[in-house]
Amino acid sequence: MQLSSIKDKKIYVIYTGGTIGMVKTDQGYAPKRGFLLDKIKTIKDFYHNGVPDFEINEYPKLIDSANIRPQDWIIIARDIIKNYNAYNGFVVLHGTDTLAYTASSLSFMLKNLNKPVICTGSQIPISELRSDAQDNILHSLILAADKRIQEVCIYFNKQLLRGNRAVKINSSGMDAFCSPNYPILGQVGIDIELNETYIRHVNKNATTEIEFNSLSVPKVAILSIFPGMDVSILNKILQPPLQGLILKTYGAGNIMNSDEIIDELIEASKRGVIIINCTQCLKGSVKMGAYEAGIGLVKAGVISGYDMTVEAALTKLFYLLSIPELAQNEIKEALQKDLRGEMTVS
Ligand code: ASN
Repeated sequence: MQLSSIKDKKIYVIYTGGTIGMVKTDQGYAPKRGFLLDKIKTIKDFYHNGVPDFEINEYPKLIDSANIRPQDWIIIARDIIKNYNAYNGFVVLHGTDTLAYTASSLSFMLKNLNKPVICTGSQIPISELRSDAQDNILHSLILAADKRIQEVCIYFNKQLLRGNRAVKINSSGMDAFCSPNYPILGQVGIDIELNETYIRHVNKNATTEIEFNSLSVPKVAILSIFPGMDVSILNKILQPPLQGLILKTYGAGNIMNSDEIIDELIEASKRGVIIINCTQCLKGSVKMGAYEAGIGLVKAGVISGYDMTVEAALTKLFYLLSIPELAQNEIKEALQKDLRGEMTVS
């Protein structure tokens, strides 16, 4: 990247809350309005020639990301769309707990994105000694000015990850996120290196405009199976108004050989419930029908989630269930297609 030109770039920063700007209170860490902005103003590095120009939109109600709702994802996506032409890139400052959900949802809502959207947060607040906030924000700003990036990413602890491939795996280490089934997109060392082969470039045709796809909030659930799971639990979950279920199965997509359980799934499928098979394993893909223990799910009309993270599967389901013209079979078909680089279809 040419450092000489980076100062001409303008980055729009959306600040939603999270540990990054929190301060200690009697009730534990909580976000405080104005604090992060004032702090940034005192750090010279943010105004260095090697850092793009930026503007921060602090949201009126800063939240711990445990409180994020799909309505908030829509607000963030709309904010990006509104400012899309005026800025070269976007940074979203957010709590780490649900950052992977937000990044995934943005990837589905922002179709034909051709500018960087870099989501970040921190493990230690900027108010504290040894905070990772400054480094994460600084590098996110620099990456958001790099036009080779045309997708929603998470930057954290020196690594750039595809947003809809990332998961939070560490609550106490600085390496909070990993991308178990897709190579990292970039690495920060002495140099900032992008793994260009793996970066997504969808908008080759310059006439393709960014498109905003809103979300509704469909009735969905996530169920992790376990030895001894009672069929009545599954039965309760599958009842109307449920529209979709992410079933977290064992290994390559296996489930216990139980006719009762398979029958429940068959009945739910017939009622129109969309059931996606995602593995409980952090790494690897679902291979439906590889084992006898997975065949029942195929018969029940359960579809493969391949190597999608649960965060990606959930937000993809939200996105597809929000398109009124799609019939159940079309949603199932689209779920098994790679829409935003979120899955490896084998
Ligand atoms: N609870 C915090 C949040 O997600 C955690 C963090 O940001 N590190 O907002």
